Amino acid sequence: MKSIVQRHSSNPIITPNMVKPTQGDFKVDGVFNAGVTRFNDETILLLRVAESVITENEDIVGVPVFVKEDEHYQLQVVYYDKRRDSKVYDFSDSRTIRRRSDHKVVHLTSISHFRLARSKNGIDFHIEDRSFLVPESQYETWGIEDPRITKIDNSFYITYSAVSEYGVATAMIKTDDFKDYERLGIIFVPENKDVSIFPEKINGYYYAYHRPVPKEIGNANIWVSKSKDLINWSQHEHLLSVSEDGWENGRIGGGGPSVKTEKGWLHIYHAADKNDCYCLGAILTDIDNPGRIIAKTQYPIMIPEASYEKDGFFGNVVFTCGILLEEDLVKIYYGASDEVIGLAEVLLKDIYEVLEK
Ligand code: MAN
Repeated sequence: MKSIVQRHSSNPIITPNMVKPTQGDFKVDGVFNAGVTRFNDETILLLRVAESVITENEDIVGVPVFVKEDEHYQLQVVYYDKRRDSKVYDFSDSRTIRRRSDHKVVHLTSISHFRLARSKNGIDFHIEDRSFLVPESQYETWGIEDPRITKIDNSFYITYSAVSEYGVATAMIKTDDFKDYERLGIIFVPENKDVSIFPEKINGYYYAYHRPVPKEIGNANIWVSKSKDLINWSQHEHLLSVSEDGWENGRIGGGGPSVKTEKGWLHIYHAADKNDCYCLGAILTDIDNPGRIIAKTQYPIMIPEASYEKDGFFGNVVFTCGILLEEDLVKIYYGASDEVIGLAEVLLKDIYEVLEK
């Protein structure tokens, strides 16, 4: 197995040292899984910035979480000492702290918010120092993650994971100018993420892909739903399952919004195997019915191969929240190792070649 995409020679194009922390005592652990769109002749990336608290030694983990005080949510830091707490908690996954007794995630090791980055050429980005969106409600106390941007008419709808003790839900905001925004609330209840909305109505309905996670029965598969107003989603149907073995036998989830091609809607999704190695695959769906898969890649189109994809905050990950189709070229903006952002390009015809009926 080998990637069919070409990595840009400037990769990784965005790294944590390019991002100013929100507070003096915070460090940026990762800038990754960005949403992408075009606005006013510029490429916009909405960056997921993950931060944690600077501590004196590696055994001390400082986790920022929002706690409600007098009707407002304030950032507080919860400290763990790995030497003292390892009997009770499992620190082996760099992303989470799990209670050993029931394997529940009790905290994430970092908290994420969103930052805007703009570029004329799609490679060199100016990153804003101030945040674009920060956690706000009781459903975002552990952070907001993995934004995906869909342009519909002259508005941008941004879906993202809202993480809290209640689980991972998907929320949405709307902006017309990337300055002001309107919060539209939770559109899919926990656990459901990887929500991507189609850029136009199809036979009178908006469509979205999403990834609910069943508990007792079934796997983390991709579903498709319809809506008249982008807020209320119904007519849910199963779209794509994890495989029995191979590169997509762990979990799968949608990427950024599907793009329209002459052969159908192209969607790039992520898939992890049982060892948490995240690759990218593609599906092509019916132009009149995104719930019908016409063709799918048998093998990944992108595999963690570069050093920054194999090693990092959480290694062996390539994960996309957005692509751009420019003439016959697919530009994949992707998070690598939950730490940096890369750009990979592939010609449409090369994807068609590996899509099997
Ligand atoms: C999850 C997501 C992503 C992350 C991957 C790999 O599926 O929440 O945010 O990139 O895991 O860690």
